[in-house]
Amino acid sequence: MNLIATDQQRIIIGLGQTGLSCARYLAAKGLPFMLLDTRDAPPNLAAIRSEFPHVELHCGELDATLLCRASEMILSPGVAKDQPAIQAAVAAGVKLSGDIDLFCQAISAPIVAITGSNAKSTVTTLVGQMALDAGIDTGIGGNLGTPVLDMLSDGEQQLYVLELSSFQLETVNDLRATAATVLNVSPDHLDRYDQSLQLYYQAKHRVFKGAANVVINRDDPLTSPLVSTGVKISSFGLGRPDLNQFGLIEQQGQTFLARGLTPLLAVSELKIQGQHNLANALAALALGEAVNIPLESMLHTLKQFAELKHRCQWVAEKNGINYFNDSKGTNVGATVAAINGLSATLGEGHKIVLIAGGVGKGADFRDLDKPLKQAGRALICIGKDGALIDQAVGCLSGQYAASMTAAVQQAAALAQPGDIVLLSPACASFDMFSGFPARGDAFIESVEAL
Ligand code: UMA
Ligand code: ADP
Repeated sequence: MNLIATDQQRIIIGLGQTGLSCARYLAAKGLPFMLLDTRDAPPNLAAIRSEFPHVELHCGELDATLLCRASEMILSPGVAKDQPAIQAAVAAGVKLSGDIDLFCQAISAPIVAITGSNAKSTVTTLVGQMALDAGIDTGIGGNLGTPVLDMLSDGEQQLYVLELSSFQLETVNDLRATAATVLNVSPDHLDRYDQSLQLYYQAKHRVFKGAANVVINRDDPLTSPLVSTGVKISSFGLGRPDLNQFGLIEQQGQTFLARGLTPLLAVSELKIQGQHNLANALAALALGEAVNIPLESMLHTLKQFAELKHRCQWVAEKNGINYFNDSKGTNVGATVAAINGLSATLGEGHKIVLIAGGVGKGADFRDLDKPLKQAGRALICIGKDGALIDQAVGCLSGQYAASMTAAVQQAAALAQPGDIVLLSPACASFDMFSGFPARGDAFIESVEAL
């Protein structure tokens, strides 16, 4: 085995959106690279071959000898770094990085870096919108959908707001965000982290590497960085805030978003609903403040901002039953937040019929029992791991449905006027759908067809 890495060769691992963006970026800079994908026939292979005809391309099982020919491995988020061939190359001195590092090296504009188990997309979109509304040229991307390097094709912006997944953060060496946050931590992706919440947590906390300002969630101690010397810390939470913190205060029978003792905006003026979204609004204010977005402008944006599609999205009312699409509820923490958030809006005696299931990613579903005991009318189980949810939820006996249409029909038959039917699967969707948007769209179509 040749363990001596050549000096300048980079190897891009993964031919998905991220790998492609890295290849285009390096090619535009005239830098040499190889391409590799662990699948025998990755999607878009023909298109990639024709775009990069002279680039060495390998498909199939990872080979340490091949990896050791590179000086740097640029790893896609879908590929776990703990595989033996990658670890052997690291041990042999090959640098491990990812698209986020390449991006950070390329820009000098400030970055707002947002991670967390839930609410990343909502808070990233909201902070991005606040910046745009304040007249700041802003790039908004990352795990949200646009690979970060693709944002450079229009030239450097004044600010970047990045949604970062734990997968992307695994390879981050030097982020140096102007403002960084872990919004919340609850178990997710434990199949990737060997069932270890600690490993998942450690990946998330890489978002703080070199950060100038850190925003923590006072209601979730796992969001505080362990080492914070020299870093400016601000915070959000649903309790009463101290000076310079963001939180909620009660005044004259109304609840206000507040900074210290100063009420900023009545909660009744927001379009987004539910306690979890108040936390999201406060997080966005704290992050926006850290990159100097004017407060008045941020409050204006907050009043206009509506829930993103597939996140506790109201779909329709049929026969007095309200239908909500929370297809993006892909882990237990998200589904608990959706049940609690929506049950607070129910009238006396009304309940939630939950549709859940899919690819469980090794999760423990027992935390669904408590909110369902309080607010659940019925549980409809779908997908590969629907039965695991049924077994974990003792308070309700789950019914099984083979398709989304059947699930919605069964839910409609079990719900009573005044109830809510909620699709919040606590699982990924890939057993039945191409992704959470297709799953949410199937739910919407099935509701419309009732
Ligand atoms: N794959 C292989 N072998 C490879 C490369 C990929 O089997 O060599 C598989 C992966 O296991 C995965 C799929 O191919 O199932 C896609 O992996 P990828 O790394 O090529 O993914 P990209 O197309 O580059 O998309 C990634 C993010 N996907 C993942 O992290 C799995 C996208 O987040 C993100 O929008 C995009 O980069 C741009 O930054 C999606 C996602 O599901 C929405 N993220 C997870 C989540 O939000 O829970 C983390
Ligand atoms: P992410 O990008 O982290 O998946 P999203 O903003 O897309 O986050 O929201 C995903 C789901 O997480 C929502 O559909 C909702 O069920 C739940 N959620 C939203 N905000 C919060 C929060 N502050 N705490 C817990 N769960 C939340």
